Amino acid sequence: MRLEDKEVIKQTIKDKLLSNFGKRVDNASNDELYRAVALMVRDKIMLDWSTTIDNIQKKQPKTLYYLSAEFLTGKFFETNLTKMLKRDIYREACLELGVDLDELIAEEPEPGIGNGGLGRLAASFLETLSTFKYPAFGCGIRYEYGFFSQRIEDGYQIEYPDNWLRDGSIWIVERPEEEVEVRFGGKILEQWQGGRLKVRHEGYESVIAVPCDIPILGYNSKCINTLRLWKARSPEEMDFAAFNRGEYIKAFDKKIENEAISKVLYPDDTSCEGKKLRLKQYYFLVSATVQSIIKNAKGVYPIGELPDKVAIQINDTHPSLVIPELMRVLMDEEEMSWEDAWDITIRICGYTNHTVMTEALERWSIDLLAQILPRIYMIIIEIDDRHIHQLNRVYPGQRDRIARMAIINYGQVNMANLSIVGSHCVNGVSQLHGEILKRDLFNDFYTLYPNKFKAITNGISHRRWLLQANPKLSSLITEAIGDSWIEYPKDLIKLREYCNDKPFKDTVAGIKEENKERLSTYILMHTGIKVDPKSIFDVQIKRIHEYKRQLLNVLHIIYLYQRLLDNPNEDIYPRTFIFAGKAAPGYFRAKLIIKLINSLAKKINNDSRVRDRIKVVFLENYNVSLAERIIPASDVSEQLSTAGKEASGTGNMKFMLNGALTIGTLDGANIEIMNAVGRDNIFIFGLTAEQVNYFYKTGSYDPRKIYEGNMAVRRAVDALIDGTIGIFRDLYGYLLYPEGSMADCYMILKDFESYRDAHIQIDRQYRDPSLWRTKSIINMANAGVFSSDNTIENYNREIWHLSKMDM
Ligand code: 26V
Repeated sequence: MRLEDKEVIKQTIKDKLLSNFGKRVDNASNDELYRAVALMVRDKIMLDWSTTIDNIQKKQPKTLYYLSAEFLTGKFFETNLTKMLKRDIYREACLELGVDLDELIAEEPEPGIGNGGLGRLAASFLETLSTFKYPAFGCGIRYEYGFFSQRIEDGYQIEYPDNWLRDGSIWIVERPEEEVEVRFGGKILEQWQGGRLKVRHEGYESVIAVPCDIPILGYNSKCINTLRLWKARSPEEMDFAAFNRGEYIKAFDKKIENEAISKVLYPDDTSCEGKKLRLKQYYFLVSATVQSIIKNAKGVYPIGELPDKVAIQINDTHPSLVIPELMRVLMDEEEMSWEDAWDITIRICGYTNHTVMTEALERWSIDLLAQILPRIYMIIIEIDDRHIHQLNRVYPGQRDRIARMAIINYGQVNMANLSIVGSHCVNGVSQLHGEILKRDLFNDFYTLYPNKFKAITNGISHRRWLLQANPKLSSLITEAIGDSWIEYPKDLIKLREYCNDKPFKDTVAGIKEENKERLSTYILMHTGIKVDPKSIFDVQIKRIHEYKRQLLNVLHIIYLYQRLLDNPNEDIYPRTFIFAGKAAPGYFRAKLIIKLINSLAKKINNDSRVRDRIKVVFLENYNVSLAERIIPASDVSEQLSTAGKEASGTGNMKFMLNGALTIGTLDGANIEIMNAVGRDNIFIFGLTAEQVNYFYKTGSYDPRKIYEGNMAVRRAVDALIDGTIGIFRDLYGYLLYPEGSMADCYMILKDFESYRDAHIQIDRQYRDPSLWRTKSIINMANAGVFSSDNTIENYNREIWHLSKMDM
């Protein structure tokens, strides 16, 4: 049977090559081969996909719409093969044709339509939803250009457009028959007709939203849900008269303006035009989604039953205009009363907050809203009026509190407040984050609606991050404990029995080393830096941000370097510090940190006095594929955020799943990881969130005292400006003498010493390979609760109440 399958696969690959490209295996390019095999895989997906869509259509089970500005799916080809349990047989079939499957996998362009954890979380949720056969749509924007492609030039981050769709995508199916019209601008006319206020929208401009659907496979599951990304199409192709007058560029002005909506993810919004475009993007996403939801419901069930049929999850505030948009459609088009529409809206919507950083909490100016979305603006005013009315009743005379809770304030719409008021559930993404929302950021709302607030800890797709990204370790685990962990990740706990099993430990160590060798080759090829696979691979990969404190890591590396220079015989266990991550293009300081890392790398890697005991590497263009390569090869996972600032973190979970040990603060999900593995199997350091808060509240933090009193700190900080690694006056000033803000506002210097102590522990413990392996296996064994499988069951129980489809 297996043999026959393989022969069929080989023949079909040949047929696809011939019919699509007129090529044979021996004269086809890798790209053509990738497309041929991918097309074949896609053929196999189509039947189950259409059955899933039909089932949802016919049976109308309650369906989730997960709205998100980002979906960081990673590549699809290998994942789809893995989910279909076909990766090995395709690999063999390819091999027999003289083709290396890995080379084909590399051909697929990476869809970079997200920038961080929020987007990656959305993608892992979709994977689990399909595996569990829960009916769901991911709804987003089909950005033509992803976040940006990062290159390092002379140590600096340089951004290039990420044209991931240049050659089309095998996995996207456009559905023009399901397109909808989205309206911007114009005027709103109100008329009383038959005892009802009728609203007419005139003088608007239309943009057509075209669904670009991507099938999302579950593991060994016939349920294939859809990621629906909306693409903007201009209703007018061009101004023919202008073209004939010779105004060739002007003839396309409107088309270009309209279609700019789905051009790029997070266009720079420092200019007014940029803000306008962002707002248009978000409304485009929510309006297209709401219209398609209502279209689907019409004539099939009474609109009043919508909350039994639909759940909408608002992934951070970017899609929060879904609340007024639902109100608009229910009232203006379905002729419902305000009260009925509001009741339905609240029962449908849930809001997940993903950050407490004030600069990331969105506010839109009312002028802009009134201009671009006049009807939505009117509805927001009404939502706010009724909300304030209620607040005045509950809190008479408490003007400050009411101002804090208002949706419209100081000429701006506070999108988090709108989301809280318009949803039945608000959740944080780790236990600590949930607590901070209740006690701090949203405390006023928590007092008023205590039952709305929940904490649901994030999770990761263990099937991608272990089964797919670390195939050797996966096979070993399966040999030891069986394969139930693939579908029941908590079964990984059975590995605990092996944490003192010598042969098992040795094999785990061997696999780690192989992964490290593979990464070393990649590093050499991409940076020219030769690293020692036997050294500790100490890794910090994530967006570059002050609060994530890459700078703390850097200062510690400087400190180690200085120690080596002081004492060439200093016994430091060889370490390779690996960094990767993108800085937002307009974020000057984050970009400077990248330059600092690269300058430091250049200095240390070329200093013979260091005798290769420490190496520093910055890998460019961090994305899902690069993470898949780095994480299985890591020994140490750096999770350094100032306590209270990282909502959850999910990288931390991927590392532990692959046997890396965490060095981290008591922040986000690090705390839960510590509780799962035990204090001895993680390196915790630094202030608690409470202590951090105390410093902020009292204003009593003084980094200059630390600088003056601690020689190690002082020398490391001085190195930023003494010319050893270049001149980084901004970063020096930021730590000690900033203009107009708090010195060292993320308390790097305060945490330095305990961070250094934790590293001393790592250095010591790594020297005892047996002990280290045991700890590593304990981390793997306890990673099961951090699977998105667990997270989704929690969301479903607490918020969505979906049922599994029978298929
Ligand atoms: C804000 C902004 C502000 C304007 C520029 C573009 C932009 C893009 C995204 C955001 C919100 C970022 C929120 C975010 O990614 N939060 C991360 O969510 C993860 C999943 O819940 C969580 O693990 C991380 O701790 C959290 O930082």
